[in-house]
Order: sequence, then structure tokens, then C-alpha cells
Amino acid sequence: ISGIMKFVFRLIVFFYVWGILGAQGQKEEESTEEVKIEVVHRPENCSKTSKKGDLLNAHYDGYLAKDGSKFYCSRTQNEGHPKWFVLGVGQVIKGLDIAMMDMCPGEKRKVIIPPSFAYGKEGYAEGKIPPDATLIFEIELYAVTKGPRSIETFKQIDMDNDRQLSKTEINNYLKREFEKDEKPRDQSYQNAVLEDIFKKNDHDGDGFISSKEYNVYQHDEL
Ligand SMILES: [Ca+2]
Ligand SMILES: [Ca+2]
Repeated sequence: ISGIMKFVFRLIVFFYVWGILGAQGQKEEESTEEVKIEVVHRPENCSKTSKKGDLLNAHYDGYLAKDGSKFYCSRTQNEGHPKWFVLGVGQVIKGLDIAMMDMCPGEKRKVIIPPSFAYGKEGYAEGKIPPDATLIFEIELYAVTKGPRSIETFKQIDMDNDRQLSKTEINNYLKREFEKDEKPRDQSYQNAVLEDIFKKNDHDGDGFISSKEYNVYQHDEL
């Protein structure tokens, strides 16, 4: 009997896996849908635009397309500080990763994201985003930091060349980046960013970000 049970179990596992693969196949089909991007405001001076792997600083509001109700507003979170995230690596929903490419600091966009690039058939947050919901985001981009995970940037930050980044080194780097944007931030804001960076990247908690901890993409040898 146990032999049969094992067989049945395997069959269930087999169909379960197969079912998932089937669902993924379906998802691929759905993604013929497109993310629609409307540029609301593009600054005249746009010398640098966002690329995959850049660190972005942005505010965004999210609405449900069906009735225009607001389900998310970054301005009401984190004491109103804009959000930091790396573009194109899945830190935000796929639709936002696509919608925020090639954007310059100061640019505003309104984007329409189909469910296959958002929360799909499942929805999200106990119905806050219902199944198959098309989403609308209004995005304002504040800062683009070029390739925060490139070797070049690592070397720039690592002033004493010991192949690890101290809090002082990263603090100095942030300060320089903020000055470049000509939008000086107060020290408490900078400290919050610094704390966040260490919380997310200093995996062994030794107070330094090693080259291995730094390089999330694993393809650039440091
Ligand atoms: Ca160092
Ligand atoms: Ca570390």
C-alpha cells in the first residue's frame, strides 16, 4: 500500500509542478499586453536617463484603473521621503521596472500597467488590489544614481582601497551624489538612507559592505 501511496504522491507532485509550468506558459501569453507610458513632464535639461541597475529616488501614487481609487501613495510613507530602489531587478513590480526606464531626474510620468505586469490573477494585500487589476501610477523621479552596483562605482566609493565599504565611505559618497543633484538633503535624511543601505546589504553585519555583498548581480568580478 505504501508503494501505491508513494506513487500517488509523486503523481500529485508531478501535476502540481506541471500545473505551475502551465500557469507560467499562460503568463507569457498574457504579456503581449503592454505597459503604456505617458510623459507628463520632461525637463529641458536631461543629460542622464535611468538604466537597469541604477539607484532611483522617486515618489509614486498608485490607482486602480477601474474606478480611479488610490491604493498607494509613497508620500504618506517613510515621513514623506521618496522611495529608493534599484531599477530593473524586481524590487518593484515588473510594470514599474519597465515604466521607469529611460527617465531623467525631474521627469513625471503617468503609466498604465496591465495585470500581467502587476499583481496578476491573485491580486495583492487582501483585496486592496483585486485580481486582474489594471493599475495606473503617477511617478515623479527625483534622482538617478548611475550604476550603483558597478565596479567603477565601488572603486569610487572605496576611498582607502581596502575592497570593502565603510559607513564613512558610503556617507561621503551619498553626500557627493546629493550635491551633484543640487538638492542638498539634511543629515537625518542621509542617515536614514545610510541605515537602510546597511540593513539591506551588510548581510554578515560586520559594519562593512564587502565587494561580494555589494555586487547583487554576481556577474561583474571585483
Ligand atoms: Ca574601504
Ligand atoms: Ca559585511
